[in-house]
Amino acid sequence: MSAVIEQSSLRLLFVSTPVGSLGSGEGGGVELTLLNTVQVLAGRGYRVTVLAPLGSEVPNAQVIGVEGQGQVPAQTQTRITPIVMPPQSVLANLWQCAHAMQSDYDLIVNFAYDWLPFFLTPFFHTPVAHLVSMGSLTDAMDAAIAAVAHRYPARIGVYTRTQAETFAFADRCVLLGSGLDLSRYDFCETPDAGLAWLGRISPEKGLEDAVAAAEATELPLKILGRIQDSDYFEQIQRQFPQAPIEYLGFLPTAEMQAVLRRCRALLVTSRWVEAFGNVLIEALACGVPVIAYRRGGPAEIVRHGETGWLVEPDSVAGLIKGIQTLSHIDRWACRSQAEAEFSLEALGDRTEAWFTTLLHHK
Ligand code: HBI
Repeated sequence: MSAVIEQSSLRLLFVSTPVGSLGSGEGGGVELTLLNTVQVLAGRGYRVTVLAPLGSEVPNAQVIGVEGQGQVPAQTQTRITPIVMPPQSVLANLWQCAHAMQSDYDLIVNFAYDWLPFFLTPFFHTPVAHLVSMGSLTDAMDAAIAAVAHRYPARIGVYTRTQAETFAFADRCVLLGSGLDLSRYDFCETPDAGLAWLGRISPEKGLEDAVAAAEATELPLKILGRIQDSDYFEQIQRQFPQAPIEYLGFLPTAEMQAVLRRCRALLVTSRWVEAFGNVLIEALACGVPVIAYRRGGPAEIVRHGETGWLVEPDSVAGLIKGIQTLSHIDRWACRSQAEAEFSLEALGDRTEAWFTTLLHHK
C-alpha cells in the first residue's frame, strides 16, 4: 500500500467465529481476542466493523448481526473428517456479506477456524488476513490454511510458536500472543482457600484431572465456563461424587474475575495443544498463579517457579505437588508478568505490526 496512508485511518472488517454469537462463550478464547483487538484498535483511531452471528454484542465498534446455523466445533472432528457445512450456514452468510462490503474496507480479518474463508481469500480484491485460533486438527483445514500461507506472505496470524509448530508452514505464521484490558482485572493479595478451573467444558480440556486434584487436596474447586458437552460434565460428577466442586456457570468478565482473583491458583489441564490460553493471562492479571500441564500455549506463558508451575502433562500427582508448593509463588510476580507481556497495548502493537507487514506485501 502507499506509504502516505496513515495506518490508523485504516478501515477494518472483522469477521467473527461462526460457532456462536460474541458474548455466548461458545467461541472460547477467540471471542475475547476479537473484542480486545477491537477495543485497542478502535482506541487508536481505526474504524472497525464486526460481522458476527446474530445476538453478538461488541462495545467500541459497529456490529452487523448475521443469521444462520453455526458450524460444528472443529475440535470435535477427526483428522480425516471432510468439510461440513450446515444448511443456512451462518459462515456462508457472513462471508457473502463480507464479499459484498469489501470495497468499503482496507483489510478484512477472519477469526473463524473454518475452511470457507481460507478458500475464498484469492477471490477477494481486499486483502483477507486470518487469526488462526487453534493448532492443527484436520487434514482438510491444514491444506486450506497452507494454501493461503504459501500464496500470501504474513496473512496467517497465530497465538504462539507451539501452536504454529503443529502446522507444516510454521515459519510462515506471524506470532501475535494475546492481551487484555488489565484495568478490568483486580489484583488480590490474600486469596481464600479454593482453586479455580476456567474454560469451555469439553473433553479436550481435561477437567476431570482438576477435579481429581481438588478431591485429593480437599481444596474447593470453583468451575467456570460454558458447558459445551453436558454428557462429559455429568460423567465427571458421577466419577467424583465426593469432590468439593462448585459449578458457577459462564459469567461476564467483571463477575468472573471477582471469583477468580480470590482463588489460590488456576488449574489448566488441557489434553490438546492449547493454542494460547486467554484464561491463564486473566488469572495472572488478578495475581493468581497458574498450575498447567507443560503442553501448548500454557507452556509458553507460565514462568515455571515464578508465576506458577508447569507440570508433567496428564499427571494429577504433578498438579497436587504444584498445589502443595504454591507458597513459593509471589502473587505480585503474576500481575507483573501480565502487565509486561499481556497488556492491551502490547496486543495492539503486535497486531498493528502484523497489519503493516501484510499490507506491505499486498
Ligand atoms: N470450530 N468450526 C469451528 N470454527 C471456529 O471458529 C472455532 C471452532 N472451535 C473453537 C473455536 N473456534 C474457538 O473456541 C477457539 O477459541 C478455540
